[in-house]
Amino acid sequence: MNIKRFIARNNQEALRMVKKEMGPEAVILRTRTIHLPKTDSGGDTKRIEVTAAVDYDAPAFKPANEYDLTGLGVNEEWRRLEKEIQEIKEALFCIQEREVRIPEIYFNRELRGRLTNYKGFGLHSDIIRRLLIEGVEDGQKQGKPSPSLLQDSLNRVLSKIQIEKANRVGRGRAIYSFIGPTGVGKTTTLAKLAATSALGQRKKTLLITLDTFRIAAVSQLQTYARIMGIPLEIATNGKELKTAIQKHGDCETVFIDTAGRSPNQDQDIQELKKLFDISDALHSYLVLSATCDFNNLLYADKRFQTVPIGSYIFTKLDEADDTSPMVNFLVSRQKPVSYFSFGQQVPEDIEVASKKKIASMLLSELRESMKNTVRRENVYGPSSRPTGHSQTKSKPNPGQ
Ligand SMILES: Nc1nc2c(ncn2[C@@H]2O[C@H](COP(=O)(O)OP(=O)(O)OP(=O)(O)O)[C@@H](O)[C@H]2O)c(=O)[nH]1
Ligand SMILES: [Mg+2]
Repeated sequence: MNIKRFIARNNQEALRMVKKEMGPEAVILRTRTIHLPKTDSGGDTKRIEVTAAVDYDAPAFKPANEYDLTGLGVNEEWRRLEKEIQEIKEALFCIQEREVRIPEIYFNRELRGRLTNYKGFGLHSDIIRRLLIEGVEDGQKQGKPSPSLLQDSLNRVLSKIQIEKANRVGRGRAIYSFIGPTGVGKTTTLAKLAATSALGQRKKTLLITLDTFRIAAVSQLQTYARIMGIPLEIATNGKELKTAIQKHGDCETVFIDTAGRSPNQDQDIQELKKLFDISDALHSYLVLSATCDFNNLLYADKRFQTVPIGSYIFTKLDEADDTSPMVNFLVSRQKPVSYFSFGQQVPEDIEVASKKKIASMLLSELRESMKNTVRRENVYGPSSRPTGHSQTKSKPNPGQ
């Protein structure tokens, strides 16, 4: 491998220099903007530094003008092809640069394998880049490749996700509130967990609703409370909430439902914060739907962080044809996830979140992406298949 550095005024000039000196086979490893030391004469000191490489084994490059093509009538064609190839190379380079921006990817087969796995898992390009950089650093520390690339890629993703340590229901007195955007499944999820507490664990359980917003909201919980044979209190402000909790001092588990809030309604969320200055035993779940895209999840999380959120609950996994927005969200957050809800049935359709479950979601994403690759191969035929990112699923990349 022959590596050289070029400094030019702009990208086009740098690419021309690379092509002239190293030939069309050269691969761009890195570009960055640098500033030359200032001189007395002033002038623009900004430059583009390009690092390029060419394989030693590649046939020696001969500039086009060294071939004698006179009389063959191919000069025009030659120039056109050369221009096209250059444009394709620049386009490919731009894609790779934008996606991972790590020069090591060109030389390291293991990193390329990881990249394919991460893309197959449906991870966001910024997360992939972070994981790959860590992989480079770990590789430098350990100096040996891992025994199973897929297992290793999976473990790396899972290590970034926090799971709430213990199922809190059933450990002394605990108060849970369910907060989140409208219609995500807060009340249904609360009913599932309340049923587990009251019927499954035979705990003295209390329901409180702060959702006096919608007429149907109270009757929805009243029905659940009646079926479970547990009390329901209605509170309209912080004082009534405290009173309701004190009144049922013998209840070990308290579930508080709230009205859905739009993440855009700052005032509503501030009010919610005031309500929850009630007890240290309070654990607030931010309930989010797995059908949302990555950006919407990040936005909702940011807005609801005004209220001290203990952990996340994801609902509607049964409706989400793509779980990668949720996985991307959990990888990029510091807080743990507690439960996954996957249907409307109370109390069955809920489970305690686990890495095993997330691993199976990641693997099914990967399987889907591989199936798509096979389908594409059948359509295009193996020889005309698009190169480079053929292993990856084509899905919108949130956040770009
Ligand atoms: N498919 C599916 N539907 C669900 C799930 N959880 C809740 N739902 C349904 O989603 C709808 C809204 O559920 P609710 O529990 O009323 O949602 P909410 O967040 O309390 O709604 P608001 O109080 O109006 O903000 C209902 O039809 C539920 O049956 C789930 O995990 N999967
Ligand atoms: Mg509700």
